[in-house]
Amino acid sequence: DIDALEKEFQERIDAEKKIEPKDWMPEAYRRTLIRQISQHAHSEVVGQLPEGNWITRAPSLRRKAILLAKVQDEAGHGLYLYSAAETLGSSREQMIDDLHAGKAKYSSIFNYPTLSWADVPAIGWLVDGAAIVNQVALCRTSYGPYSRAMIRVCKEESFHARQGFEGMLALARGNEAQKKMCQDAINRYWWPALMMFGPSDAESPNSAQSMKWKIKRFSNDELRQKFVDQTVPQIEYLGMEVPDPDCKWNEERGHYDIGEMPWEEFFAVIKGHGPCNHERLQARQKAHDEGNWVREAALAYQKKQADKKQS
Ligand code: FAQ
Repeated sequence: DIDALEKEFQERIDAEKKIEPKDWMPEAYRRTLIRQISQHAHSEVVGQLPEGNWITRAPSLRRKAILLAKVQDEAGHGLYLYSAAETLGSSREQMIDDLHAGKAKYSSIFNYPTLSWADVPAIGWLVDGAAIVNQVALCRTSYGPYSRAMIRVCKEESFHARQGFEGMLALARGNEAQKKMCQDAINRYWWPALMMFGPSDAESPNSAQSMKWKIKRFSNDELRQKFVDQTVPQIEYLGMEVPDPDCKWNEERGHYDIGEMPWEEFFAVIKGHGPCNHERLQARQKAHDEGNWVREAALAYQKKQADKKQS
């Protein structure tokens, strides 16, 4: 019966055994994973857009080659994650339709514009940096295909974060205008990067169950704190300022304190009212429509091969 199955399932989780696609799992576990992994996949795919905007305007051949490779990596992560979600019985078409219909979420961070070149290294350093903190924890998530995907994705994200920091360092050591661009990008991306970790633990409806199932290994606030603690010294190393007057080292806690998070902005962005939500979805829909002939050609080719085999 279902109670015995659920008990056995939880025992496997508690014993740190991975759950694999053909194993029995509670429907709610399957649904939670499809939600989280597809949201993650959509984020990788939509996440190409803000940086992709700068490929044609990169300041040197070297920067352009790095940026092209980085953006392509994100596309690869998206495909990898859609495959992981498909092992749970969700179809790729359905997931993509839900994204285009505005039913599926993707990370809030990709709804902000990239206004200057400095935003490109700032994203590599701050956004990929935050993604790594979250994804290193997910390498130990209880669902096998997701955890294995995260191991590979983290290796590539580390390269992204390093190239981002190196790009910021070049600006921070540059002329006055470059320093200003660098600080301005930090000012605009600091809070949105902290929002990537999700609502505070008290406001996070999915956390308790996801922690019990070991889908999540650390809470939203724990990971946010980890990111703040590792990033503030990097901002200081750049000779830049943390755009939060309340950000101070707390000797007693052994962590940095931060000011009040802009939660109103966060909830507005995830409800679709961020600065670029509309533009991002339109760009995705357009790319999907323009790629229709590729899908049709692939299907026609598949049919031709099958017909050949039969005759
Ligand atoms: N944005 O109850 P919780 C990348 C939603 S990295 C939008 O706390 P949960 C790399 C949440 O889904 C970015 N929505 O939820 C890259 C839930 O939705 P529901 C992608 C958010 O799942 C870099 C509701 O709010 N990384 O792409 C956000 O337990 C550069 C309530 O929240 C991942 O997706 C948000 N920031 O914890 C690519 C990591 N936060 O139930 C290109 C995997 C929360 O109402 C360029 N995901 N929501 O439908 C996770 O670890 C978790 O899903 C959390 C949220 C921690 C994001």
